[in-house]
Parts: sequence; structure tokens; C-alpha cells
Amino acid sequence: MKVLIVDDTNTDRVLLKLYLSKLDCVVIEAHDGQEAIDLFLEHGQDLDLILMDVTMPNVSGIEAVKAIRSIQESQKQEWLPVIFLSASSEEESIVEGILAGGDDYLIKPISQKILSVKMLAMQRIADMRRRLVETNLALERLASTDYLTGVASRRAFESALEQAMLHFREIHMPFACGMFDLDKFKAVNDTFGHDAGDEVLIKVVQCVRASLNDKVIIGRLGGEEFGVILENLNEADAFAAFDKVRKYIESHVTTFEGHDIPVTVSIGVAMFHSVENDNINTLIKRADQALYEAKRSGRNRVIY
Ligand code: GH3
Ligand code: MG
Ligand code: MG
Ligand code: MG
Repeated sequence: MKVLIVDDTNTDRVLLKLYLSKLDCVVIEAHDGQEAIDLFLEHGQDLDLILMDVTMPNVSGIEAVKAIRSIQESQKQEWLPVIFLSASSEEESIVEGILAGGDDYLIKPISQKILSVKMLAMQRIADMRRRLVETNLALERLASTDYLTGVASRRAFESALEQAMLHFREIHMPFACGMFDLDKFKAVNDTFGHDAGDEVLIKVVQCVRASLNDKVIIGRLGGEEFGVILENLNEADAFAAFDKVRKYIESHVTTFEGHDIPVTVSIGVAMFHSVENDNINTLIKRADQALYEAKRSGRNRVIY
């Protein structure tokens, strides 16, 4: 553990350092609240605990902890336990310390045994929080990714679309949103089975990446429907790019258990123009209408 000790009294710091060295801690020291804030700003990310005296000249321990908590809040930092150490056992003082952001409050003289178990308790909470953060990250990844094809989930795609709108409105550039729907895909499942259908979906995504680029934003909007965002292109170039994808998919047949499975896609394209009053719903609606038109007029084509 890396511990910041804050105390204006020399002998108190020496004693704490001795206790902490027996617990294999790395220690840094501050002599008052201001120095504690400065050291926190410098070392904050790798500190595991702060032991904070309450009564100190200039900036008190209470003020220092309030400042540290507000920095943590504004920078969305991880929790960092703070234990106050004070000669005052007044009810008011303990209440003030905890309300200021302290996690515990020990009364001087400090018992080495009590300090060490209090530190253990803090470490237990820190471990639990770390596991929670990891689980949340894993869940977020899961919710933002389509399990079968690895592209963005619908929710993640819509949020990427939202980001793109903000960005391109700011730089006054257009971008294109293409909505893909596989043609007669039900027949693929009916003829070759659901697993073969799954292979085709994976292959279509590979084709989009191969014919555009690896980093293009793709989302799975529904069963056999995908969204693709093409940035920095005018209408004619976007149309050409999507038509290239369409041809690429048409000419790259999926092979599954010895069967060749041809598939085509219909693509509806909507352009986002920064001057228009578009929002994500109107943009998706226009792409959807273009897709409907592509289907109606014979499939395997790009319409915008
Ligand atoms: P259209 O050209 O008009 O789009 O016809 P379609 O057959 O593609 O459209 P329809 O909506 O009738 O059928 C879509 C099919 O997509 C039905 C559904 O079983 C299949 N599907 C949806 N999600 C998956 C999936 O994850 N895996 C597989 N294998 N099939 C899926
Ligand atoms: Mg003091
Ligand atoms: Mg469909
Ligand atoms: Mg379809």
C-alpha cells in the first residue's frame, strides 16, 4: 500500500511511519493540509490511503479532505480511503470529519493494532469496488457489442451516430448513414439452416470491412439489418462506396458445409448535412425509407 501521512507534529509522523513500515507500506509525508493537496495532485492516482491529522495550521485536515474530494469528484477518480487521526474525541469533530469526506476517524494516541485492522477494512472495500468497476466494464462491453458478428449493438451504434452528428455539425461536413438489409434472407435459413444463416451474417460484416476499411462503424440494428456510418464523404462518393460494398457482397459467396450460399443486400442511404435540422430519428427514418424503396424496386441496390 502507498500511504500519504499528513500531520504537523513530527513525533506523530515518526510513529505512524514506524507502524506503517511494519505493514510493508510505502509512505509519503505532508506537514499540513496544503502540502497534502499538492501531494495528492502529484501522486493521487497511485495512493491507496490517506491518514489525515485534523488540527493543523493554515489548511486544516478537514479543509484538505474537502478539497481532495472535490478534485476526485470533478475528475471522476476512483475512491481513495481517508482516515482522520485526531486527539479530539468530541462528537462534533468526528461528525465533521466524516461529513467532510473521511471514511473513518481514529483518536490519538493511535493503537498500532487498531490502525492495522482499520486499514484492512479499507482495503476490503477498495477490492470490492475494484471488482465492481471491472464487472461494470465487462457488462458495458457486452451490451455494446453484437455477440454473433462483433459489430456495435443497436444501442452503441445509435450512440456513435449521435456522436457523429455532434462532430460533423461542428465542423460543417456531411456524413452518410447506410442501412443494410439482407435480401430474401429467410430463404437462406429455410434452405441451408440457421447456422448457415449465421455464417452469412458474419461474412457480410467481413465484406463491409474488406470493401471499406477495418475501422468503419458498423452496427447490428436488428436480425439481418445493419447500419454503417461513412464519414467525410459527399453524396456521390458515399453512393459509390456503398455500391462497392453491395457488389463486393454479391461476388463473395459464403461457403457453409460444402454449400455455396449467395446473398445480396439492399442499402438505403441518408446523408447528414450540418445545416439541416436532423436528429438521429429523422436520419434513421430517411435511411429506412430509402431502404424500403431499394426493396420495392427490386433489391440488390443502393438508394438514397
Ligand atoms: P427481404 O428481402 O424482404 O428483406 O426478405 P427477408 O427474407 O430477408 O426478410 P424477412 O424479414 O422475411 O426475414 C428475415 C429473416 O432473418 C428471418 C429471420 O429468421 C432471420 N434472422 C434474423 N436474425 C437472425 C440471426 O441472428 N441468424 C439467422 N440465421 N437468421 C436470422
Ligand atoms: Mg495536528
Ligand atoms: Mg429485415
Ligand atoms: Mg431481409
